[in-house]
Amino acid sequence: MNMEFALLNGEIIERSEAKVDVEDRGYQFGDGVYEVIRIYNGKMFTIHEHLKRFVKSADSIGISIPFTSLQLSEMLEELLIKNNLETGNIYMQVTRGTAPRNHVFPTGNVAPTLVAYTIKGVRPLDNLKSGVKAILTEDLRWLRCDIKSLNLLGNLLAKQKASEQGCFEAIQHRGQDVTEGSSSNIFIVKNGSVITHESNNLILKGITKDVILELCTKNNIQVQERTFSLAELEEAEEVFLSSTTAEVMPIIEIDGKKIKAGVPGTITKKLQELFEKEIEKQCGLLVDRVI
Ligand code: DCS
Repeated sequence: MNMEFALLNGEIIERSEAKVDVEDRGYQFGDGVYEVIRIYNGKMFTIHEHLKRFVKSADSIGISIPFTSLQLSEMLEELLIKNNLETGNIYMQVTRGTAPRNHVFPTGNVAPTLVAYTIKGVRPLDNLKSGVKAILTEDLRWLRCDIKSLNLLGNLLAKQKASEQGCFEAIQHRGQDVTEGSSSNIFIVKNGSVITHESNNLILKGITKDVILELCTKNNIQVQERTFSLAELEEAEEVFLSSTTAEVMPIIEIDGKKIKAGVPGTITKKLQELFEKEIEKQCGLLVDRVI
């Protein structure tokens, strides 16, 4: 069996040896932030954007990452090579470190705990081709959803509800306004225009979302970053979600009601094609394609 490695505070060690203290503030409070980075052909997709968001999330809660982005990307590169990862994800998180349990931040020289490891995983081609089902659920989360925080209870409760109903995702809304999925951003197509929630404190500014918006602009597909309503979602020509792991994923049914014909829409498929080209630009040719 091949040995697996993990990154712990700047050192690559055997994964089974990578352990944190019971008083790590990530474990006790969820006091930290994380990133999920997609790997295609052994290469990291949109790595600079992920590192930038990682530092920004950490900064916004007063955690100072003890490595530069360049050092981080070099360490992740080394981890990928040691684990021989071709297709999958890197999970990385940083917490405020280990200190006697107290809601107040520790004073003095408490070092953050930084962990990264790899997960093998192929692209979800079947779902990408056929589309997935979703449910609607009230957004119960806090008002700083722009921080990629380890505190995911609201997201977990939403996703679990979807899963119990045989669905892939829970589309969250605050009253009549659609915000985002439990682990994805949500898009609708209306009069040929792609519409998605503006990147403010109510949603995570998805890296995949930003790639999609740029692809739209470059390819003369109209885009609007604005709040849209449940009524607009219900009447949409097409609906899709986006995330690092789910890419551009068609949604074909919400709460048991089909979106138009109940099959992935034309603009969604066009964006899947453009997204695959973008992957290939950064990471080399894909063996399996959706389009
Ligand atoms: N919104 C939420 C709440 C998320 O958790 C995610 C990603 C996104 C949007 C989409 O962001 P990216 O396009 O940058 O991935 N969630 C990550 C996760 O927890 N697993 O996979 C991706």
